[in-house]
Amino acid sequence: MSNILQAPALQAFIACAENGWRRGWHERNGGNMSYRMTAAETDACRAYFDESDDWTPLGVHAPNLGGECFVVTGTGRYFQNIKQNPAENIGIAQLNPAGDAYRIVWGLTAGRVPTSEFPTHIMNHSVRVAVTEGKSRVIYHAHPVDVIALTFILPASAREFSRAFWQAMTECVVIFPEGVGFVPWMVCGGAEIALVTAKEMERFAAVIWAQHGIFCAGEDFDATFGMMHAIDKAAQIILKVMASGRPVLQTITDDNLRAIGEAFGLRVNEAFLGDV
Ligand code: 2HA
Ligand code: ZN
Repeated sequence: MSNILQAPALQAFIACAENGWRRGWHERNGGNMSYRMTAAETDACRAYFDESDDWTPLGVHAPNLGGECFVVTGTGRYFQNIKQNPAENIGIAQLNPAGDAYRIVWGLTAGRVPTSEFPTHIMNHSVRVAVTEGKSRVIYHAHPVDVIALTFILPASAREFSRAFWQAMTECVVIFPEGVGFVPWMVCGGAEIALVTAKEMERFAAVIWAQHGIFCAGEDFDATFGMMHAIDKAAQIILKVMASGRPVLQTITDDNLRAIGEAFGLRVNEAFLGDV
């Protein structure tokens, strides 16, 4: 490898960021993404690392991620510029052995500071690694218009959002049979929202942030981006149906949802089915 940008993990990260930009999910410096590198990927990139920076405290503690490396977007950086100038806009952050501090070992040449949501990313990785037996690798935060719009008009709960998405489009319950999590409006960019979001990530791979956007977790970029895309599409359908002003004459019933679960061998979250 004559250039670190040839690393497949970096290429996939850049391609995913570009796709999000093209979807319109990343106005200005909106959104952020991180990828937990495999040991082999880290070893292949190590020759390009500069490990001389001091450790910066994370404000959160992820002991199960100690020493791991993450490709991450930079604070204040724009998704629209990542493809043209990766080294300025993304970087690799290494955690200290205790998992409570980081240093930038490559990239982010403009400022050497990861996304303001880095504490949320690290806590989400920590939880998702634990609940997926180490398979989860990507955390992706975006600002899809229609999902944000829905947070003004649907009841503010994981149950209501999960049911609305499941009923909007048959594939939704297949993609996220556990449902989606929900975080009511709170100040973003720190340890408090990180802990509340990570609690939701114990049960859900996607979490809605009211009046803000979504966090999705997945094993690879396709699965994570696909989850974001499916939820955004479901939100568009819900809003179009509402905007039509027509009464809903038929929908996907709870028994239909159970039948999909049986047909696809999925455990649909029973707590979100039936009356409360
Ligand atoms: O990176 O989206 O939530 C900018 C944001 C903060
Ligand atoms: Zn955001």
